[in-house]
Amino acid sequence: MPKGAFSITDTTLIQIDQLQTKAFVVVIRPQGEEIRRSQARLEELLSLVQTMGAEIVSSLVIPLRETNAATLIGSGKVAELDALAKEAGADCIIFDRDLPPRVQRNLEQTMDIAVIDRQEVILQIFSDRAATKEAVLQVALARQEYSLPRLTRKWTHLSRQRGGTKGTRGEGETQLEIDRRIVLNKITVLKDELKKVEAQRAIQRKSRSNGTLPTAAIVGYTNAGKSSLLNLLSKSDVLVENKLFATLDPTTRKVALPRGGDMLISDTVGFVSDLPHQLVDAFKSTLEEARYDDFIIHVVDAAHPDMLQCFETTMKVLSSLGCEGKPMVVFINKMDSPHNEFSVAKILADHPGSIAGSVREQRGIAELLNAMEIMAHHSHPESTYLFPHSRGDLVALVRNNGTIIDIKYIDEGVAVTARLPARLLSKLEPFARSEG
Ligand SMILES: Nc1nc2c(ncn2[C@@H]2O[C@H](COP(=O)(O)OP(=O)(O)O)[C@@H](O)[C@H]2O)c(=O)[nH]1
Ligand SMILES: [Mg+2]
Repeated sequence: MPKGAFSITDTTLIQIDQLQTKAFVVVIRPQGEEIRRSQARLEELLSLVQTMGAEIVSSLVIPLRETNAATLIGSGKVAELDALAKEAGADCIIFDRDLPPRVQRNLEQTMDIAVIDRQEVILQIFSDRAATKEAVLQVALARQEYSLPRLTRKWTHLSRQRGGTKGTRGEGETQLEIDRRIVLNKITVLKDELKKVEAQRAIQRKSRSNGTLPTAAIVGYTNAGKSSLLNLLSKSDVLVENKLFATLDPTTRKVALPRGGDMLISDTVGFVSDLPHQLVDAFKSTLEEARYDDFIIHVVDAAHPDMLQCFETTMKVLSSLGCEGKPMVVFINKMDSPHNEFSVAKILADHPGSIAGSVREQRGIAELLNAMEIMAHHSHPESTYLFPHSRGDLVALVRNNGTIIDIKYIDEGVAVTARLPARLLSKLEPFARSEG
């Protein structure tokens, strides 16, 4: 699987082999919780596990009257779960909540299978998707902090690293103490590096385009339908795309606009409910790329019980990332099964230009594409220039930064009609011709 441009090897967590992991997914349903809410959590987790790249072999909702301090679900249910997971051929069990290190260890030892909690899934997704140096460091730091109280887990890869490490064993120091020291050192190093990067603020983007086409980012909660929407818009399956655009960010697709011309759309890491606070910075860094896009497509899940809250959270985080004022089109998805029509009406009223539709039923897609085209044309307006024959450099500039619609070599010079990023317009203004 493609990794972020900067990868930091990490030996203290399970390397979730994304193509081979067979996951058994478990959702705990506390007494009194509405089944609809447990269902929403299950769907969110399934979406996260899929994003992580694991295969889901089965899933289970476990009703729980009270939590057990040692194993969360109690020994009877552990035995049942163990049998079900083995029958399904799973090689790991994924829980929908954060497990205390001791509980995780107990479960792994009892069932002899890797037990992964929600936080670890999110960490894995973030680390696959981190594209800036800052994001990579932040995720690596969060991973080390996660692993620190879990060094005695059965399924860590620490043992591989043993012996070859810098830390030589001090007098009376146990292996666990050595491991702790190694992780603590890494944490210190990562924090130092982060400080440096933050000071420079040199954001190095993974190249997502050659800069000539308009770009947009799809943002929104996990399970809102972002990836489905991108697939529909680009009308192509993932494998074909990955081959065609091997040089692009693997989550970026080319989308054809209704009246001709293309643009690039990137899928972002989805928001997740109850994001562990240790991961907030890492999440924001992975989302920061959206700042460099021409506009944002905000996908909202109309079937979600807390749609409005999700919407507001997304808006707040985007503005804290400096995306305030960036053009945005809101797409309210899953209108084939909306949870609350009033919430939908509220967003439509508060945010003119929002589109209610359904990826599944292909509703609202033409409208969305039209809105996207208007935004793309706004950021890359069409203009006509007449360059003197001596200014081949300017023709090259247009060629390298925009899309040429028409070019004619006439007596007076070179007449070029092109779509160019707005930033170049003032430079070329002296050569602009009013009519095409
Ligand atoms: N009912 C309904 N389900 C949808 C629609 N669009 C996507 N889904 C489903 O929602 C789930 C999450 O979709 P996905 O694209 O993976 O969401 P992402 O996490 O935002 O990328 C999948 O099971 C989709 O089949 C829709 O318009 N209506
Ligand atoms: Mg997705």
